[in-house]
Amino acid sequence: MRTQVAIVGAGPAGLLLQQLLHVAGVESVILEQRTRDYVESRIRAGVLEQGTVRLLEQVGVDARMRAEGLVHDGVSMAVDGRRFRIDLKGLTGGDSVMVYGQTEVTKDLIAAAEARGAPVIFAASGVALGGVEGDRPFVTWRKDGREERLDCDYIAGCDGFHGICRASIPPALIQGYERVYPFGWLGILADVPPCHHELIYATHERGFALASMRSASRSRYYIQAPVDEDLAAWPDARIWDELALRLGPEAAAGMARGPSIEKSIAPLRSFVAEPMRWGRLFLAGDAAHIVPPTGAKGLNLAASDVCFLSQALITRFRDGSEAGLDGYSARALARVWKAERFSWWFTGLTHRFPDMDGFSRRMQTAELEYIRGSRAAQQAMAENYVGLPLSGG
Ligand code: RFL
Ligand code: PHB
Repeated sequence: MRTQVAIVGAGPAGLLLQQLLHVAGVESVILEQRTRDYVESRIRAGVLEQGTVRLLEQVGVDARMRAEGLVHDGVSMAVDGRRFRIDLKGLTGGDSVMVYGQTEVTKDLIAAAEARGAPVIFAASGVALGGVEGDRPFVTWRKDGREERLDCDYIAGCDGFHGICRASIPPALIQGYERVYPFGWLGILADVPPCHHELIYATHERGFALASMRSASRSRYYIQAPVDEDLAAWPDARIWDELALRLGPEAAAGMARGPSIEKSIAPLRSFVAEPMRWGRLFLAGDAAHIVPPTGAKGLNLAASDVCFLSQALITRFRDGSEAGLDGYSARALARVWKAERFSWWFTGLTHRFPDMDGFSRRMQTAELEYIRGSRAAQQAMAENYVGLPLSGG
């Protein structure tokens, strides 16, 4: 089998890259280790930046998002139960975010690939890369007991943080920068109406909490919890009680409780690998970097990476120029580091750290109070939250 671009991983990065290439007439094949059912049922992020919305529009995969997604013009902060609002739209001159689950984005992109006949090979095991440093790279895998091989011009490593693409790069040629946080997020999904019409990011003596949603009848909540916490210690009733405390009385009054339909703990990590290229392999999305979910940036960075990568690949196939590919890593990393900074800052501002002393706690409170009272501080926050521009890196 032969194609122009072999894409490893059918997460948002791989699926969106395939559609961006497809509309420009560049062929690709996606190899995914999981089944389609598994990929379509993973519960992850929920907030799309304007740039991500526009990319989905550009590839014509926006109909359901436009119909079912919720446009949010603001977010709230709750500090020890006292709330204030960040007017995203007013502070950014008209930008907002779209609340639409990553699960739905993934389903829409897979349906589009199917409709266009763009190949996605699910349940491909033992994916391995070859010839990356030469000009004839290839990918091999096993499926249904058979060994398969795909020859290509370039490989896109879109296989997430635990994938094999970054791990295939000789250690001397790549450098990782990392912060691991000493806590995680315990998340629940429940078919109850949200407690408020916009998201609430709460910081409290007892730790961080977030009230989010997937629709007018489905809520997504998170609380900061020890990363090795036993989920059995958190029956639904305890989670609702803890959310009510951390989100504050106003939110608690509007909070409908119901049985969780999903419950899990995710670790928090900041990580960036440099460069995002090795020979004919280009990394995109979580394969190259991870952010703590506080800034809602993970999925959006995957989208901006593949926007830059698709432009570089399309130019290469149209006029033979490799300049875009040579500049890809630097261009993507310039935006990645800014989102890393925002996600790290917002995490530090809103979480309780085990080694926090009275001084650090008061610095947090002072900064939160400064944001509450300062339009300039709110504007800086809003500008980052809605997403920095894709143009210019
Ligand atoms: P993904 O979505 O991880 O997709 C990678 C795909 O590659 C496949 N894969 C392989 N395929 C073939 N061979 C191999 N050897 C392979 N190894 C892996 C995987 O099965 C998968 O289908 O990466 P991508 O496309 O870069 O997208 C990034 C986003 O998914 C990610 O940034 C966000 O979801 C991060 N994230 C969250 N972000 C938020 O903004 N808000 C959240 O609430 C939020 N929750 C989460 C998250 C990430 C999580 N992870 C990675 C464990 C919750 C979790 C649990
Ligand atoms: C979510 O709805 O899953 C979500 C929203 C905002 C975040 C993180 C997760 O910052």
